[in-house]
Amino acid sequence: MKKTLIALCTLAVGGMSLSACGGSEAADDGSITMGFAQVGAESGWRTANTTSIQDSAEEAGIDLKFSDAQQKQENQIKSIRSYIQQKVDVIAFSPVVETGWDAVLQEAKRAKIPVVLTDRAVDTEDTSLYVTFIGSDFVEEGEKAGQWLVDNADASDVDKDGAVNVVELQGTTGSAPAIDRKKGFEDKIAADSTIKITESQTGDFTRDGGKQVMEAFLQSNPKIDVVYAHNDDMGLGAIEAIKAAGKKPGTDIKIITVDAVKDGMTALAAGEINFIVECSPLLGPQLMDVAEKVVAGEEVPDRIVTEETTFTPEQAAEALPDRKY
Ligand code: GZL
Ligand code: ZN
Repeated sequence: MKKTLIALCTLAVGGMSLSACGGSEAADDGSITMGFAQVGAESGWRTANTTSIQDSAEEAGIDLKFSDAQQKQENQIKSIRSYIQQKVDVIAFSPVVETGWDAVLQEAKRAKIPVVLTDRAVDTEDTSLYVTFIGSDFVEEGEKAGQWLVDNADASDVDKDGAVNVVELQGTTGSAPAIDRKKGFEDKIAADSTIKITESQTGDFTRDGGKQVMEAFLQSNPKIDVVYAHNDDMGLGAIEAIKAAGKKPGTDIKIITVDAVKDGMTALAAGEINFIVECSPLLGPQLMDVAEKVVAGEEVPDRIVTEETTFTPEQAAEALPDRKY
């Protein structure tokens, strides 16, 4: 289903053009002003995502207003409201959690400012509140992680009672990646009844969060066979905790993560992580392309899925030299 946005942005009245979208003064010279409300700077993925957005805006000649919400929803809502006040031409953001956006998105709609979702989705009944969502399929990412474990759990992972005990480091509570990566993983490991998630807790996508939660897991669980971390940063924190407990990450305890940022890929190539599911942060080019089309009133697909793959240690060693982030 394609959405057509009839952007009544420019009314030519007696040869003079009025910008009904309320584009800021800069827009009158035809350039686009974008307001972007970023989640924060919680992980290597997020940093690469911010760089991609800022570089792509520069390249496209789009005037970018940018804010960092330190992972707080109320800060993102404040930023979106300020972009509405500034009458930007288009608003884009990565919703830190899935719910609680309808009110501010209604305000953007009333102000006739199109909204583009990037990276994370919102759970709303009213899909007219945003023009499109550019980002990964997080359920599929979780499925890739779960399928790898089903295919690769071996005798060394099975403990005396025949179970493969998995501890899970969840992403930010209520965020689309945390909800959906959990779902995809569970759907796949259901195929093997010996694989069990014995502990699951949020590490909020940060390295420190992953380390602290993993320390607690190691205290309370005599036998951990596998760690499933919703991002590399929490997996890297878990590695620190595992080493401090005198165990070998990747050998005594298998580790599966998601993202494939440089630090994660380096640990993977060194055998401290066993498998990484890629989640591309390089959404900038697609975002700017969509923004130009939306402001020009052209059709855009209502969902743009980013292409991504998976990595084993050998593949990581090969890919590392040309990784951009
Ligand atoms: C996924 C993105 C997640 C990353 C984390 O698209 O929202 O947030 O996986 C980041 O590293 O913090
Ligand atoms: Zn959801």
